[in-house]
Amino acid sequence: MKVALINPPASRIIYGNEYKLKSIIPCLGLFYLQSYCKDIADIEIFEGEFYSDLEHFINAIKAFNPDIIGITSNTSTYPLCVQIAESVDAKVKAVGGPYSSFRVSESLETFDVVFIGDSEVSFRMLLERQPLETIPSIAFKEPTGAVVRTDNACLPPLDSIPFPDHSKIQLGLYQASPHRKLQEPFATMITTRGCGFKCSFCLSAKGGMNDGKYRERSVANVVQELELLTTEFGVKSVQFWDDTFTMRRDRTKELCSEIKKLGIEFVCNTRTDKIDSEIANWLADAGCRGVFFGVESGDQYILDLDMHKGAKNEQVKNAIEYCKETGMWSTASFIFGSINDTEESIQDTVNFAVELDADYVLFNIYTAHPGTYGYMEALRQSIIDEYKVDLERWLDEPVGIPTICKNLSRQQLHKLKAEAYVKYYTHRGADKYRDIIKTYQEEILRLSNALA
Ligand code: B12
Ligand code: SF4
Repeated sequence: MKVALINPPASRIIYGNEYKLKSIIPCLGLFYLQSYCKDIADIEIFEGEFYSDLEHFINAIKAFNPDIIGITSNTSTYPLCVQIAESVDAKVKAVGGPYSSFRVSESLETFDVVFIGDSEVSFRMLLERQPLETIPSIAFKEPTGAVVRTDNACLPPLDSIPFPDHSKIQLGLYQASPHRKLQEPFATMITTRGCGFKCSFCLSAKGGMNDGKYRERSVANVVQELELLTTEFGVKSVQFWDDTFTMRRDRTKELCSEIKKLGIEFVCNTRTDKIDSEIANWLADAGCRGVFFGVESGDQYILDLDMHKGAKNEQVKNAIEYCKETGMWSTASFIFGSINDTEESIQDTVNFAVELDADYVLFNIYTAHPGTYGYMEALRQSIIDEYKVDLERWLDEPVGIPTICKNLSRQQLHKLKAEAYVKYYTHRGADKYRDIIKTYQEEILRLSNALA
């Protein structure tokens, strides 16, 4: 049985045709499905970013002649998932991932089976041809057209899931973001799943994927994979994709002391209230080069009321300071345009970003992804309707998804975002960042004209 697992090309949709792809990250979800089922099917992973255009990508999938296709979906790529599914013949067409998990009816317009949440166990059962109604956490249509949604799976212990097949990850083809300054060859790993905090925009939060349930791999299991990566593949650095890498203090300490023995570099993501000077020292001492923090807003009222972040701006300042003290770079990521954000609260956020002086910042515009609290709240307040991602409009100017901000339009938010980057980069060094500042100034001019 031949199975094509497909990750649609996302970068051009999100960043436009001029975007020069800077990083290609292995889609770990598909690699885990493959490793869990590789003894019962011939499973090939198709990575959209490797192809020059969609036509070549679809042709490569067709040439494989799969019996089953399984596509991973997120909000931005869903229209492409549909396009690919409609272009490729297969006996069974399946979809899973963050978008379809919360858009079951829409997904069943195109696909035979929708997988909801983590799916190693249920996908294996599909490949074993078990009756659909016995497979947990899926949805399908009965011949009558009625939608069946099976009960939730009990999630398997993470140590029982085999490592992604790193020989298939084609080391060298994937590349980390250059700003992360990771030594080649690099690899990506995830040592925990879920998070369980309540951030309104995030699918790892309570109520999101797998109800946000936080689950860990044992330190021994993680070290085994790291040893495999270093000895068999010569990996020198690792990007950990855990939502909150330092969630548990004891585990962090133990993991860091084990990683140190391997002599590799790594980067990770965590919350600002999940780091202190001791944890920062463990990380840096173990080879951590940098930490990514979701800061979201500099306005404590917005942070509490809209974002449900549960962290204090004082903790944010400390977190960035701990990184500076231990020589790790820090990235502070912000979100503009939550329901009650205003021009003033965004200005406060930008001032806060400048004051923090992290090495890198990201200013994003709030996307209410189905399955998040923010999405439900925006529906409840009738700010948006259930939307369908509009690929045509998205390609025009990333507006395929409605904004939920009551006070600012998407164009106003884009302008504030461009202004924020100008302010931040001017602060970091007007000469050093001359070109990037010029690009954002042109963007401000364009948006000002459009808004006039
Ligand atoms: C790593 C990561 C990235 C990487 C790489 C993505 C990649 N190629 O995998 C990079 C940095 C490129 C990235 C970019 C973006 N990301 Co991202 N990313 C993540 C992150 C942190 C980890 C993903 C992961 O490896 N998870 C672990 C694996 C094991 O879980 P999984 O992917 O969910 O897969 C399991 C199930 O979903 C299911 N499954 C998934 N696909 C399929 C398919 C089939 C057929 C079946 C049967 C089952 C199945 O089975 C898998 C195994 O159990 C997640 C958050 C998270 N914790 O998951 C966000 C997340 C996926 N990203 C998100 C977003 C918003 C983005 C961006 C839009 C950000 C931006 N503005 O640029 C872009 C979009 C990229 C795109 N492809 O469209 C959102 C997606 C929300 C949504 N509904 O779309 C998430 C959920 C974070 C959040 N905010 O909640 N991201
Ligand atoms: S702390 Fe991070 S991963 Fe956890 S729910 Fe909030 S945004 Fe999501």
